[in-house]
Amino acid sequence: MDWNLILIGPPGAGKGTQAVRLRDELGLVHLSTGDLLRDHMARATELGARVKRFMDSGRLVPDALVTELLLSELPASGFLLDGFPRTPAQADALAAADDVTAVVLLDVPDAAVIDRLAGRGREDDRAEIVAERLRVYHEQTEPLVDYYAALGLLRRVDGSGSTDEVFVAVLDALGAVPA
Ligand code: B4P
Repeated sequence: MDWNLILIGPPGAGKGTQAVRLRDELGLVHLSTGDLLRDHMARATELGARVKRFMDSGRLVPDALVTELLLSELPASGFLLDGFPRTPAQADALAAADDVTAVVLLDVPDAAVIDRLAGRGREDDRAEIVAERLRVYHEQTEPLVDYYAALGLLRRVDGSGSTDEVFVAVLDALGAVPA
């Protein structure tokens, strides 16, 4: 089966961690908007500096900028999106561009996210920024859970176990048999 998958979940839910394993298991093109934006940030350009101001403060980068970045890289099929969409406007833009076969929600309580990110050490992982990222997630991204459930695409997975346990649960939720 040719999958067009989306991984959603709070910051630190393990989207990037699981995406790499799913990419290898299912042979998909993995696109992470977080990684694409960090690539821009690493360049000394005006756009990079603008992106950094949003990310370092825990806010989302504006929809138009992220959407253009993502859609310019999107293959016709066989993709795995990690960190996109993060708002209903981004989901609408994606729906206009391509079909999605399933959306996996990695469900992790806020307290577990705070513990995980405390150990990672990225600039946007400082406690006060993580609190802001969680607030933004609940306000702007969580509405996508109902959005995709209404389309019959949502697969909810408990993301609080070990990375191996979560990986098996994701494959199970997709009905994909491990290689
Ligand atoms: P992302 O790069 O997407 O970062 P994330 O949500 O923190 O990470 P993820 O869920 O992938 O966690 P990971 O596997 O790394 O976004 C960063 C920022 O970019 C956003 O705040 C926003 O500003 C901007 N952005 C990105 N996309 C955007 C969009 N579409 N629109 C607007 N702005 C956008 O795991 C985290 C840690 O947990 C790691 O240390 C990992 O080792 C650990 N871990 C993972 N799974 C674990 C498990 N099962 N058990 C224990 N630890 C685990």
